Amino acid sequence: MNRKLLLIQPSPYGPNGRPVKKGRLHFVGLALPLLAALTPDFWSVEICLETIEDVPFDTDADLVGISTMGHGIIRSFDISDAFRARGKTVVLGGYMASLMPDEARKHCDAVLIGDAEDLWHTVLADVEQGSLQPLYESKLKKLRPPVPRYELLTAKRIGAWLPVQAGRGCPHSCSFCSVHCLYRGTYLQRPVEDVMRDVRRVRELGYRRFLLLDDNIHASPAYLRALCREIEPLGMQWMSQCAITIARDPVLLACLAASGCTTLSFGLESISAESLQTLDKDWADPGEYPALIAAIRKAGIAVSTEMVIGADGDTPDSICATADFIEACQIVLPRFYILTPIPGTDFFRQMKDAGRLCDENIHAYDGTRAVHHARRMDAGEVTTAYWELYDRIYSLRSILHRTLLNRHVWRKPSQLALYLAANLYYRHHIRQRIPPNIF
Ligand code: B12
Repeated sequence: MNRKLLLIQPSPYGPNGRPVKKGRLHFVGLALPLLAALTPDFWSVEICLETIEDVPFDTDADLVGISTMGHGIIRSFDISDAFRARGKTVVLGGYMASLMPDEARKHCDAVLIGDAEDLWHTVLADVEQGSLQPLYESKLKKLRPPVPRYELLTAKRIGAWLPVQAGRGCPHSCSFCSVHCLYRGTYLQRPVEDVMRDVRRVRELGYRRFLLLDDNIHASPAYLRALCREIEPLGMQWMSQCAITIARDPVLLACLAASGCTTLSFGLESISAESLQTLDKDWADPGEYPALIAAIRKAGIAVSTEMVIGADGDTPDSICATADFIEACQIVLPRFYILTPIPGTDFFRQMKDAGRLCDENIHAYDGTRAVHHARRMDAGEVTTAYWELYDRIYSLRSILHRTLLNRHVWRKPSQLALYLAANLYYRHHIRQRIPPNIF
């Protein structure tokens, strides 16, 4: 019998209490096209990306699958509740449902904890037989997924980059990070030929750019070199993320640049050694950052940074110094996150045990405000300092300094318009007090 599956990537609520909407979703995740590929053919599959589409609450789907990511989980719960009120069967999956399955269970018929590859067939078979279980949990040993059904995304208003996964999980153990708290040091890498199969599929669909998903693409330099060698002849562009220590290997950096790597994103987190220590990330040395950034740029790769505000080493002065650092290094597209003890992480438990949480209502965990007291700044001070930092870094003066007056950007003038547009787009969101990370 034919069945229908509706898969939804909800959009988090914005400050006006409505889901954030965009004209275009520039970066799409891989979970939904992958779940679609894992679904047997007698199920038809529809994908809804709520940031650019309305949720079809009147669907005739037999099953609704909803992904959960960060504070977007509040919207996931609301959508799930609305479907269940209409008599639909709903399964929740993704990072947040996996980290807080007990809460998630209250809002759906079943929660899938962790990776879907080994279990999705079972979930669907149980739906078909009317024996859906409340909880499914998997621990993946090998990462050999099918080709994602990208074609379910390409007619939508998405950007120029499609996602291709190289690795899942992470070898590091930073207590605040959801990846560590879910994967606990497990890091699965796909064989190079499997990754290339997906890269070729992306190219076949007419895309010349891809986002290489891997929380530390530099975990194995030999693997990365082999991958770059295969990508290079395709003449594509790609971006990824890894530890900044990749900069110590100029030969590898040259190999990346030759293969079309245009930008690498680095979770620098903080320029305070004390903060890095409290985040279990003391293998990084902030004193080295400027030289490492310079080496990456010298290779012709743009540097994008991710940093957290509100760690225990932070003070108003250190946050001001963070802004000075970003401007001195002329980082083209810096992103900041309020350090948030996400329920289900080790960091959440530590803060709860220490009585340092100032709000346990999940609605407050939306990334716009601090929900715990840092050692030297209370939650309110962190929130104020966070937005002041963003206001300064995305002032027109700073944007000009980091883009138009940045000689590194002029080495690739074709990128200039892109960076300028992205900066103005971020500025637009910051002025509305929306953390500019959800596009
Ligand atoms: C690409 C990406 C984005 C893109 C696209 C997101 C999207 N709408 O799909 C953009 C840039 C928009 C984005 C935004 C955000 N992101 Co993001 N993102 C990623 C990234 C880099 C890759 C995600 C991906 O495609 N992975 C590959 C797929 C195959 O893996 P997966 O998503 O885990 O899916 C598997 C399982 O989880 C499961 N699964 C997933 N969904 C579902 C649904 C069902 C029904 C089932 C059964 C199973 C299932 O099955 C999949 C196959 O096994 C991850 C990092 C990472 N390590 O994954 C962060 C990550 C997921 N993002 C994160 C966060 C916090 C956010 C933001 C909240 C950031 C912010 N402050 O604004 C927003 C929220 C956006 C939203 N719509 O809710 C966190 C999530 C942490 C958490 N506890 O939830 C991560 C883990 C980064 C991190 N290290 O902290 N993100």
